[in-house]
Amino acid sequence: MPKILITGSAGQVGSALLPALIHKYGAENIVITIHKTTAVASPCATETLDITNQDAIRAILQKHQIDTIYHLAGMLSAASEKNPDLAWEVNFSSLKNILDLARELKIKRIFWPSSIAAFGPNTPHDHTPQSTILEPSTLYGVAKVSGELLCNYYYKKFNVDVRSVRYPGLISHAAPPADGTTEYSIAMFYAALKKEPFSCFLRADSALPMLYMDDAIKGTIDLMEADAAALSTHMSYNISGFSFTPAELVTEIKKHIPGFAVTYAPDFHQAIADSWPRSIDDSLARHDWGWQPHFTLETMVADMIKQLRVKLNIPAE
Ligand code: VAH
Repeated sequence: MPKILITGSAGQVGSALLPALIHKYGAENIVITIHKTTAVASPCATETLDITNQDAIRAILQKHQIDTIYHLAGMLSAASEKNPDLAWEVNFSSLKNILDLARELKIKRIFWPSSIAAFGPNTPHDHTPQSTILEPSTLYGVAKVSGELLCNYYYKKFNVDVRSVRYPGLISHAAPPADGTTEYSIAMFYAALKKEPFSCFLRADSALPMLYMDDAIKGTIDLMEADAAALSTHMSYNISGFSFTPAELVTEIKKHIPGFAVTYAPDFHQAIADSWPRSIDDSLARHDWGWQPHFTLETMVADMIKQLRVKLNIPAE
């Protein structure tokens, strides 16, 4: 049985990955780290951690005899643009800390999330290929491309088994929307259910690749369990579920909540979104390790509303 460390366990991916890993491996085999400002009640051993402190990470890895790491601690695109120096430390330097410790302590396997933010304005925007131009125009994207290159180097030079996917916009009911760009989509559901008017910070026609968190978590665990020989890249795999525009999401939400009212007021997020793909070619992930999303825009909206009605205690009328 693996002994797993999850950094950033209270974040958008961590909040959904943790219950899935507990179900699969048992809470006794999982250790979570949280930032000092976070409060969680978990059945897993919990450690407070400054992810930029390599000695503190080493102590946790040795104390719990960790052999598998899901390194999820990080800042999203908008937060990173607001504080690029901190974002570099949290998003890139912490990854190098983890990879150096994986080499030192012979950690068996590491997962690290890249993002479609690794692509930039001169990357083909439609059906973006696995191997293409990686010239992002955000600090967040620069840290993701740098991280991918570092992962590839540590795999080839030191045989560190680090695996990664380029998450598109992730839609989840497990955690409130964080300070990103695609997170407008999550915030829409909260406003619609609370019957509040919503101002979208993107244009109505800004298509972005998205994925429902249930599919993202299954894909992440599938990649970590894949036969190493089947993996043809140690940069990061393109994955995606579907693409939609804010207007298309509103139309789908209004099938469930007809009175939902949205206005559009593009701000600095628009330039970030415009630099990203409109859709993704994830055929290599499908070929190498059987990536296969199941949710569609329609089934995602239905499940998000169903789950959030329970979470927010807002019964159907
Ligand atoms: C963000 N949701 O908007 C994240 C993600 C591809 C977008 O990385 O910052």
